[in-house]
Amino acid sequence: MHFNYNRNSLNALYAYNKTHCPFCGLQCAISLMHSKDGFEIEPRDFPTNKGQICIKGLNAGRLINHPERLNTPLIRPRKDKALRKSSWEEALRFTAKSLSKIRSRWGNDSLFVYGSGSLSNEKAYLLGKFSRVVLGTSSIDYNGRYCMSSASKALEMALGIDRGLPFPIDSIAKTDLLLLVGANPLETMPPLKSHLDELKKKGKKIIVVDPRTTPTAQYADEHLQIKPGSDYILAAGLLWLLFRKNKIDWSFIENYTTGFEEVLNSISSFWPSRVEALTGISQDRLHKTADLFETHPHAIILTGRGCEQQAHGVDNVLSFINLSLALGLIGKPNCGFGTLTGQGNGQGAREMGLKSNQLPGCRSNADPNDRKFIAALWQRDEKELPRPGITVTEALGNLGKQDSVKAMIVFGANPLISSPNHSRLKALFSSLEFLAVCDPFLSETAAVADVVLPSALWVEETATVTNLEGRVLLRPQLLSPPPQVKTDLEIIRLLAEQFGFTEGFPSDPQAVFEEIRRATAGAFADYYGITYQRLARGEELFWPCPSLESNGQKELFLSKRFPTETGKARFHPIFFNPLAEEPDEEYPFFLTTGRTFYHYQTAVQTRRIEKLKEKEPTPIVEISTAVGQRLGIKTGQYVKVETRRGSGYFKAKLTEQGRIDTLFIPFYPSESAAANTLTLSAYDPRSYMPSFKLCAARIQAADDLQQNQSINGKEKIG
Ligand SMILES: Nc1nc2c(c(=O)[nH]1)N[C@H]1C(S)=C(S)[C@@H](COP(=O)(O)OP(=O)(O)OC[C@H]3O[C@@H](n4cnc5c(=O)[nH]c(N)nc54)[C@H](O)[C@@H]3O)O[C@H]1N2
Ligand SMILES: Nc1nc2c(c(=O)[nH]1)N[C@H]1C(S)=C(S)[C@@H](COP(=O)(O)OP(=O)(O)OC[C@H]3O[C@@H](n4cnc5c(=O)[nH]c(N)nc54)[C@H](O)[C@@H]3O)O[C@H]1N2
Ligand code: SF4
Ligand SMILES: [Mo]
Repeated sequence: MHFNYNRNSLNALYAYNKTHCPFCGLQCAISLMHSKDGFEIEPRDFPTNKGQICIKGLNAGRLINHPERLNTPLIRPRKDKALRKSSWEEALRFTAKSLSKIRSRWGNDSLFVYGSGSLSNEKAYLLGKFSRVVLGTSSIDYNGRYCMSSASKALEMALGIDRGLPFPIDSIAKTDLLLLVGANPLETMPPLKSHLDELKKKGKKIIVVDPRTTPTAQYADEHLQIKPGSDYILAAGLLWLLFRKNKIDWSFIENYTTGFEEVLNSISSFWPSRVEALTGISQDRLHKTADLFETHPHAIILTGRGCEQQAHGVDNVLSFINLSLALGLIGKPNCGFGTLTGQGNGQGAREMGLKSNQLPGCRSNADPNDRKFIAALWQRDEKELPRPGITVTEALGNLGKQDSVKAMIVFGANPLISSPNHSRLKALFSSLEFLAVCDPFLSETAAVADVVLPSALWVEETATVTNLEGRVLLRPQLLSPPPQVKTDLEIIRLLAEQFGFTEGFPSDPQAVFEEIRRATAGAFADYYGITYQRLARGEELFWPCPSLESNGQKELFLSKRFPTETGKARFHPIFFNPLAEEPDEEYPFFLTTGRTFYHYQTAVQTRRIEKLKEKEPTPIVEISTAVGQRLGIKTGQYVKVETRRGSGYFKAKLTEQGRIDTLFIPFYPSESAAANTLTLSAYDPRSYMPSFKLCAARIQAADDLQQNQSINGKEKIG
């Protein structure tokens, strides 16, 4: 199916102008319209966005003819030279030669491939296949490591399957009580508010657990202003109380779960006064919250990055899953546990083989049958298929060491800015012998690369993505890419050809999807029953979808059978853990990081959209008014924020109801500062998730903006 139109062909565009937003996991439905100023976007009605749109999606059309779009490959033939324009042939040849040289000196696993939840299913699949078949490397991961990995791990451990929401999004409006833990959807998924509005209109309750008084916390009925890093204790404390009140679902626990005894033992010391001391939530509020669960037996618990991006993020999620299981919420209609997947294809990309331990369909790289199945499909010897390798956290954490990765290929991420402990990383990044970045724009990571390959935008290629509900969507090509720009699939195909692989790497998205269907048939994330034709007809399709007659599973656990060895869900004991870094006399504040309304991720794209940049030109540091007054800091004034890793100057934003011990900074950079200069390298040993949401910091009013060293690595293109 091709919708290959001239970039300025108005009529054709009007005929086929329906797609979805390029950004977050909500995948709001949109129409692309031609206007005298370029392209406009209008929202369409769709189950996730209900005709709404956020300001980022509304302005995404500004990217299409943006003057800063990369329109030719760039290469840096020598490390001491600037990037310069090159032909595709030269850039591809240089890439293949450099990778081959490094591989023969250091071995296959020295080549690290880094993918992204911004990549479509087709791209994620083909990139995973390219890494394993062409490069033969086990070193592959994706930016979801920094995003969803704690939730993924906990879901696999407890429920046997990693689907963010096991129910469709409209279940949210049908429940009685919604507990949002460390999520701020009013800023991060604004159209989700229409679902919350419905819930509120019916008189149902919303509780938000967040150290900050976010717009979502203000909107909620109850706000538990938790001490950062203590979510697992709160969940354990609530379970302790509900157990004492005998309000747990014994029949569900006995019939459908294992391990509850161990949980009871592990949480026996989480009595209310201790939980109050550890979480900052008063005993009164704890009782009140437990009462709400008692009086509202239909409840949904959703986690976001706030509790997941911690050095004990897996425990945080497991502890809330324990609570959900003990209350018998999982498997009951309009009830349950879920996590809000953040990126546009955060769900799909993690199923297509971008994790080093997973093959397409969430098949295991260590399982002999899965290995045989995929090796046969890829026409390889099973022995040649790489085994599980390292995560991005380890790959970047080990840079500079003897056995570290030596080359990196990045598709759809900006790791120099999105990884923790930036100053350390920046110093070590130059130890990479070769770095290639494929991106529509010159991100900070691209700016320090040896090769930059310009890739197409979402409206310039056909693709499928899987949204936060596990719903698969078709985003048709509406425009042709600019002349010297190629799609990621074309780039992967051309790179494969450089290594002599002339077959097995089609650049036609539908051909890749057909292979995905076969690769995932019979697996957990089964896409076999999904076709481009069905999606183009507007059929509602969710994975797993094992046959052409099936519409897939909108609800995963209604049968109360779980894809674990015993068929039962698994409780996990929860123990007290010290924090990754405690505030102390020298660094007395908790620093947490995350997102604001106007910018997406490291804002490579949204910083280039004038309307968004005007609204929020530079990252702020949120400080409680009480602290601001004490330190003589006013809103709008620059403040020096410092941790043991580094410092930066951010504009102060004082908030009335902030916790006095907590600061917040969004993680997109300015010319002079970035949140990840401050964050620390500690990570969860089970998920390899860095502690993005917690470290210790101090602040000081700055009279003038003293320029910190440039973090951007910006340089002129020769
Ligand atoms: N505007 C905008 N929207 C986006 C994105 C974006 O960059 N910008 N990115 C998308 C992506 S990839 C993602 S992953 C999602 C993320 O969406 P969210 O998870 O909603 O966003 P965050 O701001 O990362 O974190 C949510 C909240 O966690 C709180 N928090 C910090 N520490 C703790 C803690 O210890 N416990 C608890 N309970 N809460 C804590 C923060 O105060 C913050 O308000 O957003 C998606 N949507
Ligand atoms: N301190 C701190 N750090 C964080 C977080 C935090 O809350 N605090 N959040 C973490 C989270 S949740 C996430 S998801 C990560 C995100 O971290 P990254 O993925 O590293 O950052 P992005 O800004 O999303 O980078 C995406 C890049 O891909 C490009 N791109 C977009 N679509 C495509 C495509 O289809 N093909 C290609 N080739 N390129 C494309 C964009 O132009 C952009 O340059 O950051 C993590 N880092
Ligand atoms: S909420 Fe997410 S998907 Fe919807 S318009 Fe905004 S960024 Fe795009
Ligand atoms: Mo994310």
